[in-house]
Amino acid sequence: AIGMGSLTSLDQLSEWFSAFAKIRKPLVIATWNNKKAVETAWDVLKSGGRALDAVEAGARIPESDPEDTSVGYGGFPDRDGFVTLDACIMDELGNAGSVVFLEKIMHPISVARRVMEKTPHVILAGAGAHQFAIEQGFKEENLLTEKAQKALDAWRIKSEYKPKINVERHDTIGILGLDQNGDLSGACTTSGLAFKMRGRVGDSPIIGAGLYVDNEVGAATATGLGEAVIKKVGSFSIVEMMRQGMHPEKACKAAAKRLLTIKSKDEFQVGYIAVNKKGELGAWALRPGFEAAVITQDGFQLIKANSIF
Ligand code: SD4
Repeated sequence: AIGMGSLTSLDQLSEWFSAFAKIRKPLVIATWNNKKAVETAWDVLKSGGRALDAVEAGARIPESDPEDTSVGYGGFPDRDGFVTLDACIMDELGNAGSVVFLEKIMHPISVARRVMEKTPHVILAGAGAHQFAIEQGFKEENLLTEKAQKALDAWRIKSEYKPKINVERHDTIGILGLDQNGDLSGACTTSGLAFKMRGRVGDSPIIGAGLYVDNEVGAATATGLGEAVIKKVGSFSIVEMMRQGMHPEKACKAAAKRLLTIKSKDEFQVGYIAVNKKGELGAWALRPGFEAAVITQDGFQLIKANSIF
């Protein structure tokens, strides 16, 4: 889609693609402008690599970027000053792995993958997840940057807990890949909401809420206020709607609409993205400002998502 300008609507893009290709593969789509992450995932897919390896590689980019304040290293801490991380991953066989409330490990997505591949469990939490990571050879590191500490100090002056719409440089990454084999995988990783209560876990590591992959149907992932996404089991609902034949764009819209029954709907943002087996894409949000990074054989596109409000 090079030559269409850097911003385009998803409808235009879908039209353009359906005119030129039947199954668009490989491809990668991620929440927000995670350009470097999708490019990294693309490098894996273009040489015939597995979607699982691609989404893991992509998710690791913001995890180690100190400038990204909502994922991994540099992520904003909880109100007590601890950076606590959530991540999950699903492969084309329906396997799933997750870590919640993990501290001092730079790459929770890779720990989640080890949970999936090396244990009989799906979720490991807190100290147990940390112990497992160390056993697996991950290094313990300080993830609290000076910038994040300063942001916490500034927040403490008022100590007002209010998730801010779009403005937290929301870069939590949910990333979905369709490989040359036609297989789907997905990954989602975050430091959660800035200045959250200690022990709080969001949607991102919850299978079905922050991420869901069904290789027969499609995949979906979420960003924004995790509490809202969990209540609606957002990603699973999108995959189920696609299973009934809905286009990913319509399914994301329908899932976004379901958020309207939440009482605090005027105070938060949620964004959903999805892909089906044909490589058709969807992105929809509760309010304006959400975007998705897409990469295909035709290059990189930053998609401006439509929104309910
Ligand atoms: C959470 N969904 O922990 C995450 C936050 C997020 O961009 O997406 N931030 O609720």
